[in-house]
Amino acid sequence: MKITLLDYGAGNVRSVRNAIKKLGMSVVDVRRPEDILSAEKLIFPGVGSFGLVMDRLRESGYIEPLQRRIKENKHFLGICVALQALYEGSEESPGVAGLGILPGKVVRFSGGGLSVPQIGWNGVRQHKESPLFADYNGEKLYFVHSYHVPIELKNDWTLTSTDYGVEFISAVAHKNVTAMQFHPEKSGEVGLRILNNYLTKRESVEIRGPVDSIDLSPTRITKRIIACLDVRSNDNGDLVVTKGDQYDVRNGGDVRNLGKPVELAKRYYEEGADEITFLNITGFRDFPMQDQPMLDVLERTSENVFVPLTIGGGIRDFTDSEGHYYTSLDVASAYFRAGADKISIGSDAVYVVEQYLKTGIKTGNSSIEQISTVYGAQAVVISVDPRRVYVKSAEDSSHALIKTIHLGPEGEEYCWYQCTVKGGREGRDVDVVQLVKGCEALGAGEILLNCIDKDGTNSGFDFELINQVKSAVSIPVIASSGAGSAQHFCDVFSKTNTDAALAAGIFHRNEVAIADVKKSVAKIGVEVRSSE
Ligand code: 1PR
Repeated sequence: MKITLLDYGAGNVRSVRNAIKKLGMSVVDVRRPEDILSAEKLIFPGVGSFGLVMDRLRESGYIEPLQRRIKENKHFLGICVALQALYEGSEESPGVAGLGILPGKVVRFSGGGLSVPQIGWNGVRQHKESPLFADYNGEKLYFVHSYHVPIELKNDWTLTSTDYGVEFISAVAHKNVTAMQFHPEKSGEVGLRILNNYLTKRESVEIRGPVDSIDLSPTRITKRIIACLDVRSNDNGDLVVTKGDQYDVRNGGDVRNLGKPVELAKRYYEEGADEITFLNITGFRDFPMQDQPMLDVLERTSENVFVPLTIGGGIRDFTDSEGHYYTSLDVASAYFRAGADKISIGSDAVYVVEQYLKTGIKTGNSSIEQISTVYGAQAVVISVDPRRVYVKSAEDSSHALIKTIHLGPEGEEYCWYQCTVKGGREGRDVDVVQLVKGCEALGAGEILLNCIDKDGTNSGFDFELINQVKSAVSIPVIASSGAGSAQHFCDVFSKTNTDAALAAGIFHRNEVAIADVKKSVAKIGVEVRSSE
């Protein structure tokens, strides 16, 4: 059977394509407005801002056929912003009309110490039955969004709701029409089952009426456990997963080789990693558009990995030896097309913030602004590579100091975290608080917080750094560097308010299994997604 995909070219829908292929179906694209009406089963994965989605639909002449298709009750599955597009409008893009199938407006999450966007695995509360949820058993699903449909808009279309500071509508369904805020294509095996139910049920997908009793217990977002693969070419030119010791990846002169990127990523998916991150660690000097193996790694990984994939390394403007100029947006787009769900910016974010601190002007031209405008804030992660700088007294630096319990080599009680570029090779006059605040202001959606002092030491995460950054921003923070045991994850979740924790070495060397980390963390009452 052929599934028709409404891909209006605004972002990464490769994950949806891969999921459909994995389920044994082929995909055809909507090419003309008529295709929307003639498709047997249509999937509309919403990517980008509400305004961008509606503009693209309008430019392509898709609005009227979509409204008709839904009113005529033809099979329709909307994902993420496609759910929001069913309403009349959104706070995200004032003045832009939605499809207006459902009454009311989409609003932004705010307040109450919430990290916004909501990024991670949350539950759903079923308000009625649906064949799409026929074999659903309360598992967590992957959400990534800053705007939501308020529960006050509840009506007989409301299929599920979810809690994130407030209760919001996380799926709607009416006869053959279903739309969901979460991403089934990124929700592991359970998401694939939901998608498969939509794809395979040939008969009318009738909603079978209210569930006997609605489960009123709150749904809770999980803390995420992320596996990170630092990738580079070794001296023989093979692309390998490597691992540094305070960013030094050579051992006895050779680049450490801890495995093959595609195979290792697949293993982590199967072992229950909530996300997988690739860092192309020599990206600052090897331009990714010429370093095709990394794109190939992403393409092959995304065929079998159905949790979010982040890729970093080399995202910046670049002119190649033939004088061809690429913008950072071109580089990011190549990564998204190859299967990335999020990109991460390292060195360039520091240069961008240096400029922003000097002028206070948002030019709209920086890598962060350009990529976030097109793909949404939630797709832009900033990878920070800070190093501790000790000072004797609080007056000795204008940077954001902390009084540390880990005294410096000469007994110093104060330190600040200096941002570095080029994989820690060069320190800049920017502290971590300036960096993360600047990036958030420019439109970044998440912080991947490494720590050079802790990287590869197996001595635990740097809580002082994590707490300093968490209190500076409201976007989610991923704590990274130093994990040496399952207990270290328990510590980072109990001593900081981090949204996720990432590790590399212990997973690569099979010292601790992801499932064991999750068991330990669950034991102390922290919500995690159970390993499938
Ligand atoms: O500057 O945009 O080209 O991006 C380059 C990216 O490569 C940055 O995200 C930077 O963090 C990363 N990178 C560059 N050099 C290294 C290196 O190790 N020599 N890796 C490097 C950063 C840190 C984490 C690591 C954690 C957990 N590695 O990715 O996985 O510290 O490790 P652990 O659990 O073993 O302690 P650009």
